Amino acid sequence: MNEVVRNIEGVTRLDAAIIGAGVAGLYQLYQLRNMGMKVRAYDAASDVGGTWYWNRYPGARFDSEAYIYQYLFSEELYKGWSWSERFPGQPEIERWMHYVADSLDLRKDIQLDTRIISARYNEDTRRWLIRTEDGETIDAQFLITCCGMLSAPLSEIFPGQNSFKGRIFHTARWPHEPIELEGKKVGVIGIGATGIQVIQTIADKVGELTVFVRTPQFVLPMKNPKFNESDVKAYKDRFAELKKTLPHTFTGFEYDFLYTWAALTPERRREVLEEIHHNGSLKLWLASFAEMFFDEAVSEEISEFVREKMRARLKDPELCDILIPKDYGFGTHRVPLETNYLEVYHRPNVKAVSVKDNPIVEIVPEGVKTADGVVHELDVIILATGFDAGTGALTRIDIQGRDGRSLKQDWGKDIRTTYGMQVYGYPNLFMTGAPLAPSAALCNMTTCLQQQTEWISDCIRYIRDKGVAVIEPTAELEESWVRHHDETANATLISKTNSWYTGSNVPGKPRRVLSYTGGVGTYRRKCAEVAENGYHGFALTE
Ligand code: NA7
Repeated sequence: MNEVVRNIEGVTRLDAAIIGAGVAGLYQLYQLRNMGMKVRAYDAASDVGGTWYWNRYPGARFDSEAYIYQYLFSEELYKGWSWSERFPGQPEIERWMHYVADSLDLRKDIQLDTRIISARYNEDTRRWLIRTEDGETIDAQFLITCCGMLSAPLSEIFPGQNSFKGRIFHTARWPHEPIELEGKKVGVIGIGATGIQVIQTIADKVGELTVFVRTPQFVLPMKNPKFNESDVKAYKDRFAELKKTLPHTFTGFEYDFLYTWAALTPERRREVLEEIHHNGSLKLWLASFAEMFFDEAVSEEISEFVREKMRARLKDPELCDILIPKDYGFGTHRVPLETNYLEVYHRPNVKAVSVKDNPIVEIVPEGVKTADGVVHELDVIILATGFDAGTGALTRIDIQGRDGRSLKQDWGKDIRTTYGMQVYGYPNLFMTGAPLAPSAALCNMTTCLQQQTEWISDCIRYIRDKGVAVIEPTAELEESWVRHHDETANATLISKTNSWYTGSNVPGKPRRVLSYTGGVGTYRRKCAEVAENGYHGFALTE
């Protein structure tokens, strides 16, 4: 690392400690190190990559086009890596993360296999005292969490899980060694973006596949052409253009909402929907008609268009009933891309079991038991049951701010942040991928995480240059951000749908749309304005 910093008591003394060595953590480390700071990133994983280290389940891949899921701060870094297809799979993405860490020579400042379990703000020293699971203590002026929006798996959710005779895996804790599924009776619980990727990938490999479906899911077909040399050259030649546009679109993708529903005839609307659907990307969701997020009638018409597409492929009325959503609007939670996913249900070895009115009650030694008393016998259970999004990664660490306040307790009552990057009562704590910022929900993660880490670096540079020791948002500023966030979010249909977007997937979690819905470009502008105004609304203490 940049200097050996452990003192005689064995405490590691740093300017900044970063939790996480994924997309955000790597870039944050790079920036702070370039600013001459003593900084180190810690990660519980055995290698870098964050989400792309953990999510190694069968079929894991991008839903963002590879050439936009990129770092844009360095043309050399961007052009030094060539993607093999439009939406590559996890192994290739993980290799890319290694390429980034190695190219930027980051590994010497990353401590792997190290789980941070607590962080306490010491009001006397005005520094954070951070503890690892192995008993190491780190003393740092700044604590920056780059833990990921979707990194706290919901893996212990059914009674009796430990009694299961077979093997049970959460998708985000998929083992590194190959898992033998051939000929096995496999159950998948969950059909979010993850479950869908698993199901379509393993259906023709397993003996029998039982899919437990609670809430049906709108899906869009993915078109995933392989890239040849000229495709790669073509996207690399667009580097300057992408660098210019991505940060300012509504979702950090290369496309933006192009059409206004009210301005088009019904025939033209249909043409547009067909054309965009044919694109095989998330465009129908993120670049068609913004009205779908606000206007119930538009939402219903677009939902019906997608239902029609699904019906045409599913054919069987019973499958349509189990798998096609009826009671929420298209795009009001994460829309997954898929490849032959719906067709999988026509295979003789695949069965969809609706657990909407007949919930899973427990896991028994033989398999999954539903409320009707039926035991679905299985050899392997795959939990594609999602995450405690946004908050979970941080509330699973014992973070204590000023006056002994606990983030777990605070967020257990009300999830609040200032611009998604700081929290009142937690001085010199910076966050990325946290609630009340655009991360994860309506955002291409690399776009959002680059913006946040750059804002944090600029902020730290500013206060260091000014001789300021501590920065913390005032209660008033936080309140105004929370109010603005809520007003924006509550105007959308997203706020009315149950999903991890609103925290409703975790029992007892306070309901709030987790991600900022005002748009990535707008969010960036608002963050920039605060910085330009000398961090007005933040308390700066020398
Ligand atoms: P999601 O999108 O939260 O999906 C979790 C799935 O698991 C969803 O279908 C849930 O049904 C289902 N689930 C959860 N608990 C249960 C129980 N008890 N019984 C039956 N089904 C259950 O997680 P993903 O990992 O797919 O995706 C998360 C994000 O990662 C994704 O949005 C991308 O951004 C990447 P429910 O809908 O709650 O009825």
